[in-house]
Amino acid sequence: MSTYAIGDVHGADHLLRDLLNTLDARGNVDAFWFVGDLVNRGPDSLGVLRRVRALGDRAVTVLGNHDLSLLSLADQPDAIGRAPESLKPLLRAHDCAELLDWLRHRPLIHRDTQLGWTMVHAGIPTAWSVDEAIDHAGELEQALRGAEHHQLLTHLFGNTPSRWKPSLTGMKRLRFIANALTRQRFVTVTGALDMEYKKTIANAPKPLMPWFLHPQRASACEHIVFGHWSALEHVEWPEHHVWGIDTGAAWNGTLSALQLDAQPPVLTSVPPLGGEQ
Ligand SMILES: [Mn+2]
Repeated sequence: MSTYAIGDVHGADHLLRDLLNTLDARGNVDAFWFVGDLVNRGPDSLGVLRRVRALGDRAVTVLGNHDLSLLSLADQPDAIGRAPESLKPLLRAHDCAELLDWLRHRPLIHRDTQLGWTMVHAGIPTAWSVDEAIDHAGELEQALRGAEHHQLLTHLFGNTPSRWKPSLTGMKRLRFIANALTRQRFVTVTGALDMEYKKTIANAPKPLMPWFLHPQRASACEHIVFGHWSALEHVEWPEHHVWGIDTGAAWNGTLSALQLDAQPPVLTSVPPLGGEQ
């Protein structure tokens, strides 16, 4: 049986349909993992949410920053008026509340110890082992599922604090957890999150480095698949046991799936309609 991790779909439902058909045609698919950012940018976020939710127990989805932003937007007065065009059909749909409720109950990290893989949308902070990341993700998951989730979604966004301290409390603690797991790309030598620079590694201002190249990263021994970073030059970083599989479905790139049970993992990508791979 095979498990595939699928990169950021970002509303590209036609690509998702093609990719799932391609993988299903091979038979023996045990599970589809989604690295998050199912929605926004592409033309059919509504179609993507319906399609992934309909996979039921065959799919495991972690939340991305765009998924959290959508949940926050949907909570605001005049959400449809404020929404980008691509999200309006979703917000007007008869099953919108159900779909967003489903989304809000997704985890922020997923680990399968038997398979030997962990999935997260953006990354894991330098100081955290995967076990610690799972514990801290649980704090935010609990808050998102709790009665106070409206208030949480109003205050969750912002670039600070950039440094983890176990003594952080309240909204600062939850905001760090959200930023670390769903938004980070680069970190400083001390492991602080840099929330500003978003482009290539080659042009990164010193001394920033990708989170997964930090020499003291506590999660360095584990296999990790993530998305979020379509400007990453390549997907495979075998010496660091990480794969970044956002291949830019939202930017006329491809949508990719990584077969996690293969040795080494195998990437399958579907091109945009009429485009070249
Ligand atoms: Mn993202």
